Amino acid sequence: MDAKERYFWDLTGYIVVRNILSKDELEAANDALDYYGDKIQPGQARRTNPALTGTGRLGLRGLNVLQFEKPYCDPFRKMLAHPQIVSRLNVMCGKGFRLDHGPQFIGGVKGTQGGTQHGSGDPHKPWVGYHHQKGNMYVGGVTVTWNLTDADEGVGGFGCVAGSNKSKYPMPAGVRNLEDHMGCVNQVAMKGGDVLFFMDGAQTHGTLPWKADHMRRTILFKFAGRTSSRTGPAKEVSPPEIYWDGNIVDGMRPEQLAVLYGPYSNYGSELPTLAVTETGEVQVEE
Ligand SMILES: O=C(O)CCC(=O)C(=O)O
Repeated sequence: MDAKERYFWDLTGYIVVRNILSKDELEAANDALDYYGDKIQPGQARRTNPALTGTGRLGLRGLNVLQFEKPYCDPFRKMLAHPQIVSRLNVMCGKGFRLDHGPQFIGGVKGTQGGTQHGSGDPHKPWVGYHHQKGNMYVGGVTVTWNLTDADEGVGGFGCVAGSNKSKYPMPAGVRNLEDHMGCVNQVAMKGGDVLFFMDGAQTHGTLPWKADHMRRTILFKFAGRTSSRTGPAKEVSPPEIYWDGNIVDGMRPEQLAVLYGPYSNYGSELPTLAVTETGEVQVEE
């Protein structure tokens, strides 16, 4: 990652690296998707507001590109630890970054619906935040999107609020659902073979309805910094009685159990949190 890229990344919350895939590599990835073409199916059409409405988004139902049979998995396995990705994620997330979830296929045909803008850092989630210390950046969640078809200006696909990784105020509802986006939500135009990096969690982003005649085809790898755990088995192994030996947690009080949850970041209200009362007692918050 050079100084120019770092500047743009810091300023906007995304960068596009052009032409990472050669013509042959792009073709191989598209051939693999063609081979599994019957698995590419629309999901439910969920959006009712005029700015986002359309048919259901295309996904690969019940299948991960990494489990395609050989040689069809190869183009995607190569993307996983590609030199152009590793060199940048080492800077963005820090060494020891890992794939948290995905890769996810997101596709569309003409008329496919969009998705709301999200991930604005509102509320702030430290595990997907954008922080700096001693001249180094730290981004908890970075999505790396490989474009397998063109998304020229105006056709839709990935759209974001550039610079929202630094916004200090809540996102207005009209920006979230695009009904009054004030011109601050913009598509990022890309070609097949280009790779997009964005701050998934710290930057406001989403999907714009797809308008092109050709199919949108993208593969999203959801990377995380070492201390961020957004999905996967971490949630299942996190409860104290699983994460610790039974005889350690046996008979413990709720406030003691509350500090024995394993390192899963994405807990919502089901994670007990603690407070100290006016009389100096520790208790689980309601
Ligand atoms: O590329 C897109 O359509 C947006 C993806 C997105 O919103 C996400 O990964 O959270």
